Amino acid sequence: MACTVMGILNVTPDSFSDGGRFLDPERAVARGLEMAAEGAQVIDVGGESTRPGAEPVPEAEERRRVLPVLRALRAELPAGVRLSIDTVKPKVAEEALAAGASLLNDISGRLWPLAAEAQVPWVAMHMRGTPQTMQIDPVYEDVCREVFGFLARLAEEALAGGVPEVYVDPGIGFGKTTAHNLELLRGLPGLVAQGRPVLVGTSRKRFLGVVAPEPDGSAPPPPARLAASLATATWAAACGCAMVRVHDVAPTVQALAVVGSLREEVGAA
Ligand code: HH2
Repeated sequence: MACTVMGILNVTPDSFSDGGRFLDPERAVARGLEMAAEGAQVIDVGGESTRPGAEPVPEAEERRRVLPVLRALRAELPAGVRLSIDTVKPKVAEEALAAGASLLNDISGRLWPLAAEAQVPWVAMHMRGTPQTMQIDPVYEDVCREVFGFLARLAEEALAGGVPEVYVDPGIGFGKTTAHNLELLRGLPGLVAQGRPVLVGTSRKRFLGVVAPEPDGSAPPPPARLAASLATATWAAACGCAMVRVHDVAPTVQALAVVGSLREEVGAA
């Protein structure tokens, strides 16, 4: 199966990479349509940053940010392009699903009953702690065994509870050091082998600036991490992942077309 692209649409003032660029609803809708035209099959709309240390957003404010954008995009997007809601708040999730979202991307790992109720796919992501606490000295004995085991149990629970489809996501950067992120990416074939569709989000994340610094040793700012982001998206696709969550849709679609052709050639499923 080809790896598909989920385009990131952060309707926030403070996201780590594109904060403030799409807080205006008209701009957000235009960006969503642009990503769809570039080949994104899912547009993931979020109204609360989850970067380490981010301040929680009140429910009313999050609803005010995402609901008009979802409604406008649902009216204008081609039917084949899915809208996803990136939230951890049950009420925001419910209203977003009513406003046209048909995938629930929930970094808390808790909202699957709502996906069961609405009969939409759900993303089960691994996170250690909360965005406020997750980067305080995360420790694992065996990060792949612990994260993949957690995801297998969570997916089982959600499927048994009536969720029609569960994507599993190792939660790159959510309570993980650079070494943990790299180990999880190296271990992706093991997660794919569990048989559930795998979603991976590495786009522009901080560890890429550590792994691939500027020649002077400094970390490139998030928008300058495109090549590093493409390397990880390409890696994820080559490992058999089902979806990558990215800011830079057009170059990712181009890179994945090549990986898809190569995988067909070698007879991968
Ligand atoms: N990463 C972010 C947000 N949501 N959802 C899933 N399923 N997987 C991820 O890796 C993931 C996610 C963080 O990235 P971003 O949305 O670009 O930044 P911010 O949280 O600052 O808005």
